[in-house]
Amino acid sequence: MKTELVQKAYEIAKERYQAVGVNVDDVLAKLQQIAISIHCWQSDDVTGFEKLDNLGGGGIQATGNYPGKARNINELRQDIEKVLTLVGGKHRLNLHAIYGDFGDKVVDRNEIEPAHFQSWMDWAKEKGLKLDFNSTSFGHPKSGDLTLANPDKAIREFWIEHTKRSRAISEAMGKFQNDPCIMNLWIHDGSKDLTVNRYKYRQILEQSLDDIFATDYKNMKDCIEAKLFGIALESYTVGSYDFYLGYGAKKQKMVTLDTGHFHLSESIADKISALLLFTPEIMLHVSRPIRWDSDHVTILNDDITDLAKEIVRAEALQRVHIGLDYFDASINRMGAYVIGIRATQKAFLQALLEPIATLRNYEANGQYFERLALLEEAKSLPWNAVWDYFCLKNNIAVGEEYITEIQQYEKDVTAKRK
Ligand code: RNT
Ligand code: ZN
Repeated sequence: MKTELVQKAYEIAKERYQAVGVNVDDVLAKLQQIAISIHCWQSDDVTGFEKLDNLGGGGIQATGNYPGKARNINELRQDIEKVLTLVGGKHRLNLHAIYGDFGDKVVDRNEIEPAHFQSWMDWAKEKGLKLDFNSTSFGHPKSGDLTLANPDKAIREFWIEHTKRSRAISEAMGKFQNDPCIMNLWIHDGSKDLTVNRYKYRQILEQSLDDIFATDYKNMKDCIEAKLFGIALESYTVGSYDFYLGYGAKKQKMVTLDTGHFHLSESIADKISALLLFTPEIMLHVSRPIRWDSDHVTILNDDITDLAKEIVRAEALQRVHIGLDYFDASINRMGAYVIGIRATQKAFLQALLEPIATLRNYEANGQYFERLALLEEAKSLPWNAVWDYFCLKNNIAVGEEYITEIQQYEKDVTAKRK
């Protein structure tokens, strides 16, 4: 796109926004600071690099068989590096425990150590990325239907040990990068059919969590992720939203809101202001559910813009951590990353551009027609000119220009992976 055209459109947009009391330059400075935690698992359909059998399952499933998935640590890093050339801003990389640098060694989940992630830390530092982390309790011979909530002591302790080690690794990462590493804990524990022991499994999970969180760390932060149900675990989820919301509020842990983990008509945006009052911070897994927790690529839709607006309106950008979580194996995987990251940034840009002062005045005065009218008009203010300028300033592809870059990368790199 012509630089001149982008600049011209930006100048006009700037004036238009000024008229409704929004300083676009301030907005751009804020957008530049919003880091998105990029989930590593879109690049290889949640496979990881263990030399153990990854059995899949655990309530989640990547669907599709588009060629070119990353087969090893170097390919994954190469892919992420490519993605980073197509998005503006400084971001984070969210690793799962199964993505350790294990070489040819068989390292079971209860044996992982910071050393297995040292090469990630070094690489991330070189690339200017900060790392986040996740314990992995799915896709393992000991996963079954119950991990941390398993009445079988040996299995439960195996997963407690894994999760404790994951926290220690997160602490090492946080220390290394001089910025807290956020560790997400999600387990699939549940039941396909009716269970008559709902209370018992939740009680066990609470005890396991207490044990896991007994050690205080300075350089990592815990978050706990609830879910409505998993595939083949439809009737009961031990770690439901009520469970983790209660646990998080009581123990001051942050709750992870995955936008695919609720009833489809439930507003995730509305949860922000409630959670912020009772839990220290919030972690987001921005995804796109289609009929269920299908983990489709995040796009710019009302769900995401509403969510971004609620965070900005609550002035909570410092307390809400934004991560992505989807895995679509049916389209170009790098393209899927870029679409999702850019869509999330666009949502926050729109939120930051909201003429909030005027809207709040209207509301305070009971001028509800005026409030609704301005909300409607704000939707079609020239935010896209600001977005293009953001891309230009960041020296990355403007608009649809990134399509050809992805096509080229596919031709040169991913299509050759057989
Ligand atoms: C599963 C959860 C969880 C996973 C990742 C791989 O439904 O959303 O966050 O997607 O941990
Ligand atoms: Zn998630």
